[in-house]
Parts: sequence; C-alpha cells; structure tokens
Amino acid sequence: MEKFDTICALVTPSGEGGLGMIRLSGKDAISVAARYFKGKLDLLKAKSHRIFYGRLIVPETGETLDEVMCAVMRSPHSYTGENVIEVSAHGNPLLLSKILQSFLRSGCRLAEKGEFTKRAFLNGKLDLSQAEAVAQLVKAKTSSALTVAVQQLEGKLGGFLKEIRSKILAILSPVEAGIDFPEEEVPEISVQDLRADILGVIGQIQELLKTASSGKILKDGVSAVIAGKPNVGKSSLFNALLREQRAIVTHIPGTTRDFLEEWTDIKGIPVRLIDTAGLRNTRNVVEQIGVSRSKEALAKGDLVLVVLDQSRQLESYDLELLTLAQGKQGIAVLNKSDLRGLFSIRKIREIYQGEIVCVSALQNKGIELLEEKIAELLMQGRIHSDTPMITQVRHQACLEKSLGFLREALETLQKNYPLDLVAVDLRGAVETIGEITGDNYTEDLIDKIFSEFCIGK
Ligand SMILES: Nc1nc2c(ncn2[C@@H]2O[C@H](COP(=O)(O)OP(=O)(O)OP(=O)(O)O)[C@@H](O)[C@H]2O)c(=O)[nH]1
Ligand SMILES: [Mg+2]
Repeated sequence: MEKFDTICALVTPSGEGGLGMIRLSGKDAISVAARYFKGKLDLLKAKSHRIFYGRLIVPETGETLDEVMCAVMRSPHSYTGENVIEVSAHGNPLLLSKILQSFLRSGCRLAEKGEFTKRAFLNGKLDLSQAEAVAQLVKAKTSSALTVAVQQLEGKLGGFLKEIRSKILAILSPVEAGIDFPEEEVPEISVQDLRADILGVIGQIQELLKTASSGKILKDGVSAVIAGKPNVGKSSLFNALLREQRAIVTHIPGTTRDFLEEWTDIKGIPVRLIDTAGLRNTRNVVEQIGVSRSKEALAKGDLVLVVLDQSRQLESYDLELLTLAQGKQGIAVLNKSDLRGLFSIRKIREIYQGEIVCVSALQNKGIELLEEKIAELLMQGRIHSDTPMITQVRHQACLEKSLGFLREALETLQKNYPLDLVAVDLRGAVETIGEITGDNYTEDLIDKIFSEFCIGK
C-alpha cells in the first residue's frame, strides 16, 4: 500500500457548519496528523479504528488551531486501503483552510477529484461499479435513486456481473482447452451445449439491459413540461406537484410569461418540472417570446403534461398539443374537475390514445393518481425489481458491446467456423464485462471516470 503519496482534502462541503472534516490518506497520514495533534495519546501509537479528542497545535509557533476529534484507520482496513486519518474540526471555512494548509506544508498533497475513491479501487477495496456508485450516491435526488446507488455500492451489480463473467469464462475454458491441446484427451465439445450456454448468458445480459432506461431516469432524472392554453391551470398544477406555491397563479390569461423549473420527487423519480407560458397567438412581444420558449421546452422535454380546462370548449391549441403528446411520452390532464365539464373524455379519445387523468389543481384532487401515472409511464413498474439496475451509460455501452461479441460467437458456431474464432468472441465478451467491474481497465478510463467526481470523494 506504499505505492502512493499522502493526500488530504476537505471532505465536507465548504461553508459554515457544525463540523468540517479533513481526510488524509497515504503512508504518512498518521505521522502528519500526529505532528499537530495533542491529546492524551500520541496518534503514532493509536490503535486502528479509534477516535481521539485533542487539539491541533502548530509545532513551530505553538498556535492552537482548533479542538478536534481525530479518527485513525490503519492500512489495509480503511476506505482507501491506506492509512487514513479523519479530522473533525469546527465548520469554519477559514479554520478548515488553515488546518489543510498546515497538513499540506507537512508533506501532504491536495487530493485530486475522486482520488480517495480511485485509491480505494486501485487498492482493491471497491470494484469499479462500486466506485462509480459513490458519486451516484452523493448526487442522488430521491429516495429510490438513493436505494439504487446503495445497492450498487454494496456490490449488487458488481456481484451479478462477476457471475456472468464467470459463466462466460466457464464456457470459454473447454473451448480454449480444445484449441491449446488438440492432440490430448480433451472431452469433445458439444456445439449444441455451447449454443445453449451462450444463449443463457445473452438472456441474462438482455434482462439487465432492460433496466437501463429506468436506471438512467433514477440517476439523472427526467424533465416534464406542463403545457396548455393560457389559464387552464398549468401553474396551479405545477404548484400542486411541487407541494408549494412556487408559481404565480391568477385568473388573468397570460400570467406566466417565462418558463419556471423546479426539481420534485414523483414516486421516487427525480423530475424537473417545467411550467410554461400558455400557448396562444398574441401581439404582446414579451408574451410572444414566452410562447416560443414554451414550444422549445416542449420539444426538449422527456415527458409532456398537456393541461386542458374541462370547463371550457376544446380549441385548436388543445388539439395541436394532444397530437404532439401523442408522438412523445405524454399525459392529458383534464383540470378543473370541480367545475361542470363542457366536453367528455370520449371526445379526447377520438384524437388521443395516451393516458388521461382528471384533476382539480385548485382542490388538490387527482394529483396522487396523476403522480402514479407519471411514474408508471416513466418506469413501467421496474423500480422495485430485484435484479440490479444499470444506471450508467458506460455500463450500458459495455453490456451492449459484450452482447455483440456473444452474438458473433453464436454466428461463428452457426457457420461451423473453427473454434478459435468462437474463443476470440467469448474473450471479447469477458473483457467488456470486466471493463464495468474494473477487472479490465486502462489508465485513461480510470482518469475519465474519477475526473467526474469532486474533490474530497
Ligand atoms: N375551479 C378551478 N379553478 C382552477 C383550477 N386550477 C386552476 N384554476 C384557476 O384557473 C386560473 C388560472 O390558473 P393558472 O394556474 O394561473 O393557469 P395557467 O395555465 O398557469 O395560466 P397562464 O400562466 O396564464 O397560462 C386561476 O384563477 C386558478 O385559480 C381548478 O382545478 N379548478
Ligand atoms: Mg401560469
């Protein structure tokens, strides 16, 4: 574990707080902290996994920096696998910067983005999918996104992939044995069994890939645009879904001029809700710009909620929007269900086959059902599945590549080509799966992955 230098960084957010934590990792972590730490015990003699109360004192000047708690974790039983010290000081940015500067003067180097987790990976404490889950965990915006990240961090995905990898290796090994020792007594390979085994693995990878769209939604969230004519209750619905009076609501058509956006949690899915200006022909320049921005937002949105006012007659803009929603993921929201309806759902059915939900944004009725429909549409019931989820585009790409190799292997078998060629394909499949877990990696890949972390992770 002595191959790296000693790094340190602030691991809590910068700013005022109850506490701020600085972490040191590397062979000199304990000796650097021990230069400053004065408590009942010399940190150099401290047992691993203990926490000590004391003061940080600058040895050259005798200046007390702060009263702190200092946790000692000795190699290899630490997050990074190296000697790790975690100093909890008071959460003052100036003070924390002073402590950090002292450590830097004593031979530590400021950690790069994601460097603690990178070391954890390089020292075999985490596989690559677990390391990526750390960043995902920190950024998770809803409880479901958290659950998936925690599962991934616990190694659920990595474990599943290792199983698939071993299966391919088990298929590969007799094939390679047949190639390497053709003269020897190697059991005859049944092409039929080989096909069946490869098909089995293909099925498993396909199952996993099915989770990719939901997984990505949980990790990155989706945008949902609320669209409709003026005054149909878009902003009222926006507020109801946010559970706060965020947008201005008035009886005057054209109230919302520019679009507003806020993150919300809809049944565990992070949704960026966008309230737009009502679509209509207008001479007002400001409103014209608002309308054209609404259209832009509509085109870009992952999901569109078309709001209709059922107490008014349907108009051309309503129909236009319903047609547009038909082409993408959309829900027709019939608002003002507390008022007498002027058109029937049947009328809408004639031009729109998607989901229709009746609500009263004013009375907060039907909102729960709408949320359920949104979640159903986005996740298609895959959120509580027991199979691990794919959340990273990188993992998806690797799995697809691996699937490509396995399909090639089947084709090679089909054409009765020599088994060496099947072996090449199977090897390719093993290696691409290994790129997800980090059994196979290049410096460039690792640098790219960890550069997306922030400092302190
Ligand atoms: N009765 C009833 N009135 C509603 C309902 N939802 C909204 N309204 C009223 O309809 C009017 C317009 O509501 P907004 O939410 O501002 O409508 P909007 O679609 O955002 O309007 P613009 O921003 O002008 O495009 C307000 O007076 C609301 O109180 C509802 O469910 N029932
Ligand atoms: Mg509005």
